[in-house]
Amino acid sequence: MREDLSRREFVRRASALGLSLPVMSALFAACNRDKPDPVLEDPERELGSLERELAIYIWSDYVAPDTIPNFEREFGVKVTMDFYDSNEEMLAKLQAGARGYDIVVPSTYIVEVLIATNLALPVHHRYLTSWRNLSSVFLNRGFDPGNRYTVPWLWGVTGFAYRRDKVPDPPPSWEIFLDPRYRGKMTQMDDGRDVLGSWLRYHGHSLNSINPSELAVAERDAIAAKKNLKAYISAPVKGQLISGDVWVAQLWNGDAEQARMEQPELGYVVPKEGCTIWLDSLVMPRGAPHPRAAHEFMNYILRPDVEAAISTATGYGTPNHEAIRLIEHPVPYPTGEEMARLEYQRDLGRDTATWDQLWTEIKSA
Ligand code: N2P
Repeated sequence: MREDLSRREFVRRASALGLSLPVMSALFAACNRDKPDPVLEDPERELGSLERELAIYIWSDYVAPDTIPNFEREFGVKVTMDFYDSNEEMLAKLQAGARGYDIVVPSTYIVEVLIATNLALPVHHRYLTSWRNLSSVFLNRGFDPGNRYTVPWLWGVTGFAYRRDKVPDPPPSWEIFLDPRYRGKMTQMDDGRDVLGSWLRYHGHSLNSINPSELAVAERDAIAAKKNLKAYISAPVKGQLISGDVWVAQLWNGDAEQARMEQPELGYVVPKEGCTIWLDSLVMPRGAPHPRAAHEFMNYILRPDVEAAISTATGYGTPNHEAIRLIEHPVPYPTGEEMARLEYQRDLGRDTATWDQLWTEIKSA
């Protein structure tokens, strides 16, 4: 109702200015795009009835084969999916004004950015009747106190995968990427946070460092290692690990596990200097056109059997303790000793620009 009236009023004023109808509606859409929506902004309010569509923007290879078809069948909702291979790719699209997604799946440090820039909408918890299935280990963390915006999805680490038949005795260290014996057979992620992060850890620094001299050393090593790399490549490296074109690849543990299901010669290392542990969560971005369907999907994946299938198919750890019981070989929560070597990425704030600059230098070196 209210929206109709404002549109009518808008048209009245715009016609008085002599604007054509198509120009008017484009303008209206632009002005209206990020207008606060009182129902979506207020997590206490009831959402409308279930829409017939749902648009998800998610990492590649991040659901089980039957996750989406089963949801579509049970809820009568048609799901469309777009895919990304880095947080920055997804964030750039939202920041450029892309609207129309109901769910995105950022890692912790990008959740902070989405919240801070008003691109995340709060979760209406009344619709998440299976919330209690989530383990407290992954709830109420610093990037989103009280889980006002996030529903934990999967977690993992970013170490490296290797071919046991080609590299029988790899050092459990990031130093492997400096070894010229494997020149042309190694890759690092196409992701500045991961590449610089690995070299910061190698020198015993935080992978969230903003210290210029620590960053300079990390940049130097990244450029030295680049001589040995075939490419900076993320998810698509799986095929090359399977075929043997690549022997050592910095990669997320679950994607490495997916490749291992096809290539038993694959091993995985969490370097002794440490690496990233990440948690990805479902977030409803501003402009989500199907908020009720988004919540039905969030609640659906909280079911133990649904989340167990996702964790099994992707090789990633689940934050759902009821799902863990259903999995034959679950990824165990990191122990205290392991946690000491693992670090969550944090939003670097203004220093993000410095990191971006270093990454551009490394790529063009
Ligand atoms: C999906 C992978 C990853 C997630 N293929 C990294 N946060």
